[in-house]
Amino acid sequence: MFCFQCEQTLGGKGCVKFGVCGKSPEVAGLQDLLIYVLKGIGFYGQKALEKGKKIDQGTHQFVMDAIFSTLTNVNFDPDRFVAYIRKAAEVKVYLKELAEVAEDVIPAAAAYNPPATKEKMLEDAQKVGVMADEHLNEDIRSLRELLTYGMKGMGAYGHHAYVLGKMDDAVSNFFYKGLAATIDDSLTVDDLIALNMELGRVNFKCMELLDSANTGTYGHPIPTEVLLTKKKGPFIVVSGHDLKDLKQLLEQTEGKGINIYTHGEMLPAHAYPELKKYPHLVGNYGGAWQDQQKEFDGIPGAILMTTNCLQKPRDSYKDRIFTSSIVGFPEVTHVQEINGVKDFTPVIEKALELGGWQEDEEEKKILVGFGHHTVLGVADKVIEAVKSGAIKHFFLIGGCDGAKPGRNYYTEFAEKAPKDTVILTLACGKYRFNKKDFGTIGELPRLLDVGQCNDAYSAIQIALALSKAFECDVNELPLSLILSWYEQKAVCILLTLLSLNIKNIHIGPSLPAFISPNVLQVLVEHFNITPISNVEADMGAILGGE
Ligand code: SF4
Ligand code: SF3
Repeated sequence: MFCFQCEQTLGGKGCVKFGVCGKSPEVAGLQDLLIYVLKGIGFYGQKALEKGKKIDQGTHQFVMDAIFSTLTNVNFDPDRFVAYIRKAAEVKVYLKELAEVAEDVIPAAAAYNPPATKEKMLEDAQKVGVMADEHLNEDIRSLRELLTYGMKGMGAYGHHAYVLGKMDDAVSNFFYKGLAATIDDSLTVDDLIALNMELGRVNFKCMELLDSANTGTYGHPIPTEVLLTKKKGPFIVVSGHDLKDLKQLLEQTEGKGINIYTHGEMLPAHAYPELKKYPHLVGNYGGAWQDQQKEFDGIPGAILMTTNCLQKPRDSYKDRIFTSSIVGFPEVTHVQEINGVKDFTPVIEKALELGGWQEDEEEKKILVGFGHHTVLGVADKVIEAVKSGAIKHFFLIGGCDGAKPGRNYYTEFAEKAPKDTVILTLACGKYRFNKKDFGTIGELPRLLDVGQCNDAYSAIQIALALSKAFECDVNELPLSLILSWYEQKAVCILLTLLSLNIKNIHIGPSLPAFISPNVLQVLVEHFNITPISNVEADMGAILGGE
């Protein structure tokens, strides 16, 4: 196996024997083969689109789901990948017929037909991984992988939008173009840089789509206090990013005496009017994804994983953890979807059987719900505070969390941010500091939780609105982006920020292994991307100029 798609990759170079994330060589091989078949789908899909043909929405949805399934910490179940590969082969036949390609030079990935058995698939997988062509120019490889990982992230956002009924051809069609580009030997480094920027712009559209899907379905998030402590009684912990799964579970547990806790990236759900109206959505449990094995150990309740990040379940809770949607793990019960409805009965029964916590803990709460609607609702106050000097600077400290010690940087940065600065945060990296008291500036809390990584659109909207109010470029605002990355959603968000010409981003805890030195140089030259160093030096450099 060879995989270097996430920040956790072995030695900052690549996982070769077993994934640090727990991905087996078998699953890595099947994911490689699935991506390979998807590239063939891209080739025929793009040809069909060039001829003005329309690809049906079910195919778009399959492509998004399949690419999403290969995102880090989503699915570890070989059988699910075998099923995806088989379906992908069928989809390719459909697109081939639709495209009516007359050319005799067909790329190998498009001409390839996967075998019937898993064993044979694994044999073929040896020939198609990231490093299969050892003579490939490293910058071309780097940019192809950047594009592929960006599409994995966008596949996740596209999936979340389509389950709520929102699709857009500009987004769906890009997957074919992007996938086809990864097997097009005629494309130069410049072509591939341009395509990565295009992906960034398309992903902005995709995140806008997701924002309107979420707020259109569940209302605009409003500032909401969330309980962090345990309550007596049976409970279900819901993790991941899928608000629709949470909604269905809330409906199905109504009146059953079960408390629902959010976990990880589900925390911002408490702020949506159509979700917070359920009194049994009682609070948030635990921290970021990398703490789950410790936090779920022997837990007297059921757990539902709706998306990433899933870690290998310990035996102490393997019988009480469930997966839904794209997530999977061998021997863990998967809740199937039938006609758009998931029957969570097994999860509910497990929660009742386990009985839950025996007593209430002393209450502790935090505040969430500062999406673009809320923050822009008080824009005049914010602008006034900047003009009067009460707010000197904004820091967006956000992104993915992870297990490495270098990530303490983000905690320290938040703690050391001067009292006249406001901290915006999003995604699971916030758990490093979101339970601390940062106080207020006037009526405005200093720490504003914008939401999930899926809500990066909200943060961008806030930045754009501020630049409009101050009649300046975003890069001239007193705003600095201090981002942490881990998986591939962070990749597509970064491409979106760059495509909007947002500069001076500080990124860490380490740089992606798949970015070649030349590609990094381009990013540094054009966008002044800076790897994080130490808090004093970085903060001094940022605030020194003001
Ligand atoms: Fe390694 Fe990350 Fe790939 Fe897992 S997803 S195998 S940790 S690089
Ligand atoms: Fe976290 Fe996995 Fe990325 Fe949605 S839950 S941000 S790492």
